Amino acid sequence: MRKHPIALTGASLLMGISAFAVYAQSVEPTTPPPPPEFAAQSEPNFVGISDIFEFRALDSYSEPAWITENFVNEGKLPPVEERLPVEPMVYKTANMPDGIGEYGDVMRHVIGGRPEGWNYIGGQSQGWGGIDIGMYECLTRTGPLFMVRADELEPLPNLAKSWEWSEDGHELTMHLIEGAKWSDGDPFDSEDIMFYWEDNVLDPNVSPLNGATPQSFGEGTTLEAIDEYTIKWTFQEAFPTQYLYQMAYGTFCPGPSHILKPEHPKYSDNTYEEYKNAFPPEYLNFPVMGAWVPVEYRPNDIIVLRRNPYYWKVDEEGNQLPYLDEMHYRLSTWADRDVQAVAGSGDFSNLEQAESYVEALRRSADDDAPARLQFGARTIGYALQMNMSGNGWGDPDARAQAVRELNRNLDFRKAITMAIDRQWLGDALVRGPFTAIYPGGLYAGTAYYDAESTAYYPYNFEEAQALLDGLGLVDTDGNGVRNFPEGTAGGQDVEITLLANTDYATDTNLAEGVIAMMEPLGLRVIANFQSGNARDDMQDSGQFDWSVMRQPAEYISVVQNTVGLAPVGLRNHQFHRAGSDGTLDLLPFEEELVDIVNAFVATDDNAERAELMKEYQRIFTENVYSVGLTQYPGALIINKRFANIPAGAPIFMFNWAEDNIIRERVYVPAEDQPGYELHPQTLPDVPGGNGPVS
Ligand code: BQZ
Repeated sequence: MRKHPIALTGASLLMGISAFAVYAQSVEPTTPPPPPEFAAQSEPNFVGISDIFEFRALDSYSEPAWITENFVNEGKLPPVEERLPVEPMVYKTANMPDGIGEYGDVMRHVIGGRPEGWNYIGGQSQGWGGIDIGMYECLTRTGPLFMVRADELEPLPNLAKSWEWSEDGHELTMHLIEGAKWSDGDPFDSEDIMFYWEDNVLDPNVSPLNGATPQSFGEGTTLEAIDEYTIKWTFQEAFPTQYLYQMAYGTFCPGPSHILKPEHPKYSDNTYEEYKNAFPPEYLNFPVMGAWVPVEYRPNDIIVLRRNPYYWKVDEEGNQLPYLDEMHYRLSTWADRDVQAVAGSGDFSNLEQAESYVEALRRSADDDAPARLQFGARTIGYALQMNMSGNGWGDPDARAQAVRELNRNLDFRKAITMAIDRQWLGDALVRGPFTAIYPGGLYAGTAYYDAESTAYYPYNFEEAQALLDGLGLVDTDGNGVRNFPEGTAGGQDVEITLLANTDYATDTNLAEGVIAMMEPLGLRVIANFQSGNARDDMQDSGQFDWSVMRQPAEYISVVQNTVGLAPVGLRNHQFHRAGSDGTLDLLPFEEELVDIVNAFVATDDNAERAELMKEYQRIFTENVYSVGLTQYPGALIINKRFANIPAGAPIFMFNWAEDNIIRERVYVPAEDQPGYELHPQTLPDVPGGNGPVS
C-alpha cells in the first residue's frame, strides 16, 4: 500500500497541532457522493419460489449406474428409493438454465482458510470457501433468493419443507422433511434440531460457527419438538417473519446429534473444548445432510469430498442429486483462488480482492480463457470497527481500556473518520470504476439504502486534528505521538492495536492504509494481523481495539441476520458484546439502534421497515458507529465447462455464491468431463471408516 501523501513528520505534526488548536470544531456531515456507475454484467431471471423447486414423491428414482452396480447390487447400500425421503426436494427443469444434468466430474475449489474440524455447531471452522455451505444444510435457505421476485421474497424451504403461523402470529409450526437420512444412513429428525437448539445455541458455553445466539431468534423465543418431524417456535413478537432468515445458513444448520451428543459435556465427561474438537479434520466421513461428505484430508494440501448417497434432493426426472460426484478444496490462499480460477487449474472463485481485478479481467478477456468472469453489484465493503465495550469485554489492560473510552466518544470517532481519505484508499486497491466511498452502515445500491439518511463526514484533516486536541490528546513529550491526558493510562502515547486478516491482501492493505493515515494525526496504530481463524477468535472474544474487516450480509440485504445490525443480545454483535460483569454497556445511540432493529423484526409492513432503516442509517452514520472505508463489486469466476450456473448470481448478497449458484444442480456434460476426480466411483464410508469405499 503506497504511503499516504500527507504522512507528516513529527515536527510538522507539532506545528500542525498548535496551529489548529483554535480551529472551529463545527464541521457538519454531508451526504455521500453518488457511487460511480458500475452496472452488474447480467441480471437474474426473476422467478417465484415455486418455480425453483417443490417437495413431492415421484414415481421412480435413479442414481449413477456405478452406485447401483458396485453398491446396491452388492448389498452395500439400500436401493435409492429407500435412501430418499417420502417427498424429496424436486428441482424444476424450467428453472435450470441448462436443464436436466449428467452425473460425474468435480468442482475444484481453492481456499485460503484451514479446517479446525467438522463440529460446525460446536464452533469449528472448516476453512470456509463453501465447504460448510456444501456439508451443513439448514432449516431454510436464502442464497438463491437473488433470483426470487421481490413480492415473493421469503426464505426458501429446506430441511423445514413447510410452515404455518398461528392466528396470533406468536407460534410458528414447521414441518421437517420426512424420512431423510444423514449421509451414514442415520435418520434425520427433530432430535437433531433440538440438540442444536438446546445444547449448542442456548448453552452459553458453546459458540456455534457464524455466531448463533438465543437473541438471533428473538429475546424469550422458545422451540419445542411436537413430534419426530414437527417443531414449534414461540416468539414474543407477532409474526416475526424475519427470523426465517436466521434459520438459514449460518445460524440454524443442525449437526448429526447421533455422533455429537455423546461428546457434549452435558452427556459425557468431556470439557467444552473437548466437545468442540471431538471431530478433527482427520476424522473422515463425518455425517452430513449436505451433498458431499469429507473422505480425504491432507493438511495444507487438499480436502476431498464425495457425493452423499442419502442426499434428499432430485431433479424432475427422479435423478438423485448432486450431479457432481466430487468436490475439492485445495488448501492454498484466497489470492491463489483467483489466479487458479482464471488460469483453469481451479474451477471457482469469488473475485473479492480488488487488487486482483485488472489481471483477472485481462486474463479472462481472451476467447480461449478457461473461465467466465461476471461482475455483480457493489456488495463487498470494508469498515474500521471500534471495540465499543467500556466494561471489560476481552479483558483490556489500562491502555486498551483508555482506547475503548475514546472509541465510545463521538468526537474521537468523528476525528478518525475525517482523517480517512477513502478515495485514496479505494484507488490504492484498484484504479477504475470499481471502488466507491463507503461512509459505513447500509451499502449504497441496496434495497434499504437511503442517501439522504446517510451522514458522511468527508476527509478533513484539520478538523480531525482539532477534535483530538479538544479531547486533550496532545503530544506532551514531543515524539510525534499524542499522549493520553495525565491520569489516563499514565499519560502514555496513544497506541491502538488494529486487528486484520492476513488471509486477504485487501484486509491488510486497507489496514495499512488506515495506519498510514493515523500517523500524521499523531496516533500510533499497531498492526495486529492474524490468520483467519485466529482473527475471528480474537474478534469474537473482544481482544481488539480496532478491527478492519469485510462487512457481513446484514449491511447489504438487511433481512439476512438483521439482529447483527445492533447489539440486541449479550453475544451477538461484532464489536460490542457483554463485559466481564455480564452486562452490555450500550451508549444511548446504540440503545436506539437496538430498538430500531427489534422494531424492524417485529413488523412485516414494508413501508414501516423502509422508514425504520432510514432512521437506523441516520443514527448509525451520524454517530460513526463504524468507520466505513470502501465498497466495490465482486465478480464470479467459474470454469466454462460447468452448466446450470444461474444468470446474475452475485458473489455475496443473502449468502455467498457457493450457496447462490445451487451447486447440487450444477453439472458438466459428459463429453466435457476432463477426468479430474481423485476417487472416481467411490462413496463415503460409515463414520470413522478408512475413507472412500469402492
Ligand atoms: C466465500 C466464503 C464462503 C467468513 C469467509 C472468510 C472468513 C469469515 C467469510 C468468500 C470466505 C471467502 O469468506 O472469502 O469469498 O467463499 O468464504 O463461506 O472470510 O474469514 O469469517 O465470514 O464468509
